[in-house]
Amino acid sequence: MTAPRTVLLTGAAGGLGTLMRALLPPYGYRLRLFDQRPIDDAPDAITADLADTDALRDAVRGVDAVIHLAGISLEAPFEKILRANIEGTHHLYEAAREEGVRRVVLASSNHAVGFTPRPADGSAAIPVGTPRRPDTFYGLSKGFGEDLASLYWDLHGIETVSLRIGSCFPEPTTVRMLSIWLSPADCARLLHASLTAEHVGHTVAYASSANTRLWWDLSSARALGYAPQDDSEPYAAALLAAQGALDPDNPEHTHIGGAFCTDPPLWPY
Ligand code: NAI
Ligand code: 15L
Repeated sequence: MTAPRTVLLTGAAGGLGTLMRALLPPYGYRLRLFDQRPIDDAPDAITADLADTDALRDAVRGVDAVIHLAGISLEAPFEKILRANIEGTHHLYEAAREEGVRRVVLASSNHAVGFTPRPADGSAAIPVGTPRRPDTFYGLSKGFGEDLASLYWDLHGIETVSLRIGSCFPEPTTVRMLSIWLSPADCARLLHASLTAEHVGHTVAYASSANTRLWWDLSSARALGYAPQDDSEPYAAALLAAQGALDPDNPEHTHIGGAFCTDPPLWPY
């Protein structure tokens, strides 16, 4: 695919959006920013809700691709997830279809498969085709996003890379994150690969760095041309000394979704 130049970044005010606003332009992208929250240092950013279909259509007009990060990023009441993540993602795809956008990179999450038991040391990595096991309404909405992307590819020819992101923060802060950490620099590498790879159709990929303790199979990400450069291992000794090893009797430690797998939900939104 010809390298896209102008890319709409939804969720640009969020944690990941803020990191990517700094890391993506060196790859040659001109970013158009969209978020319901204003961005102080970006007066041209579009401040609108995903429910505003006119604003979304204006936002996607003329872009070469979309990176869709906007939405609720933790567990929340179903009605809120429905509006922001399910209806919001549908509005985004409808706008893309109406305006002829051909490529989307979708922020899915490990929580689409969060109730998958974490692999024991030395056992096989979790394949991308593992059955969906959402751990929350949030994870359910990410599975919906992946299926919506599949539908818009089959029906309308819009290509999507759905990235099941592990934990993308400047540093891993828990023992669980040692296995699923995606460094911000690797995130930018993976987004660039997802935007430029040829013929992706609908591709689902786990999104993490090349962690020594990795839980899942990165081959579909590597097939896009992604070559991760980072590994969480330098953080391991300090985190293990402070927090101890993962405990098979602790429900937060037995599935890949971690604390998202506990009841009641942990995050009032
Ligand atoms: P965040 O919560 O920091 O940012 C999300 C942004 O979306 C916020 O700026 C928020 O204002 C915006 N937003 C929410 N609802 C909206 C709506 N209805 N209309 C317009 N804007 C709306 O989340 P973060 O960490 O930056 O994550 C970005 C995306 O990546 C999310 O979709 C999240 O689910 C996904 N993800 C992130 C991971 C991570 O480790 N940061 C891991 C897995 C998935
Ligand atoms: C996610 O999907 C969240 O958006 C992010 O904030 C982290 O909690 C991450 O998963 C995780 O599993 O650590």
